[in-house]
Amino acid sequence: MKELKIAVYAVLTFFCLTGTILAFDSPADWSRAAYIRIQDDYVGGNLDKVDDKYEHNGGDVISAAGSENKFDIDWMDVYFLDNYLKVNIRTDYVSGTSSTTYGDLFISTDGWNPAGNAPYANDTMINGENWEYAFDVSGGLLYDISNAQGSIVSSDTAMKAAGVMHDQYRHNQEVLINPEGLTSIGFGTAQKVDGYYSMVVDVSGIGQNFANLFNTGNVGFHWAMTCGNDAVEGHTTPEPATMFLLGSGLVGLAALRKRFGKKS
Ligand SMILES: [Ca+2]
Ligand SMILES: [Ca+2]
Ligand SMILES: [Ca+2]
Ligand SMILES: [Ca+2]
Repeated sequence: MKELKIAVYAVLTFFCLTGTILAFDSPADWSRAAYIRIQDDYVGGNLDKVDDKYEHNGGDVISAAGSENKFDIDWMDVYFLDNYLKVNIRTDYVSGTSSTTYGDLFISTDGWNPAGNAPYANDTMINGENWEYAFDVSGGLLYDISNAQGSIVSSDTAMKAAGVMHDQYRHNQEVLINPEGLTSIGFGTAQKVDGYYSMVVDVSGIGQNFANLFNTGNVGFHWAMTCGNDAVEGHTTPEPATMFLLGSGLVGLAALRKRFGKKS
């Protein structure tokens, strides 16, 4: 009996190990990937208007004077290849700064519509885009949150949980996902690599033509550290070939209108 148990454990361990390896065989070479850079043109609310001395770079970063770089996000590089999504956040931020940690990645697969106009200074977690998916960076798992918007954790909740009592952070930002009761749909990794916080996620579980969504500009992203002292949001943009086709379609339509418009 003991031997049988050991054999069962050995088989289970083997499948767990190989299963994990097979499930997350991300590309080693990203040079063929579709790629877009999203500059951090997003400010987001709510800024702490009690004490404006903590707001820098036009309100984009909240920090003590001279330490903007501890939180500033410069841009987001997004790659897509063979069902894998890679999101590189260009930032000097490191987990552990002032009782904060790396936040989770929020993904929209039906476009990106933030509240208001650039730099979206009034966009919070309760207005603007709804996120259909979230990648939990600490658990390395992707979740469908289309019907679980209540699982989104705000910067306020995250800061209170970390025991931060002061108000010098960006309020009302979506920063984490609470995976309790959710079933994951994919694996991923997250780590700081040089000047980037790099997340790689298997998005095959999303079950849509992600390449098409990516290339037609329909994928939106949101990321921030748990205080939201800087946050970045943006979306993929149509690739030149798509733009060209759209463009020639519009020119064709205009020509038809001109031709048939004269008769009426
Ligand atoms: Ca920034
Ligand atoms: Ca959405
Ligand atoms: Ca929002
Ligand atoms: Ca920002």
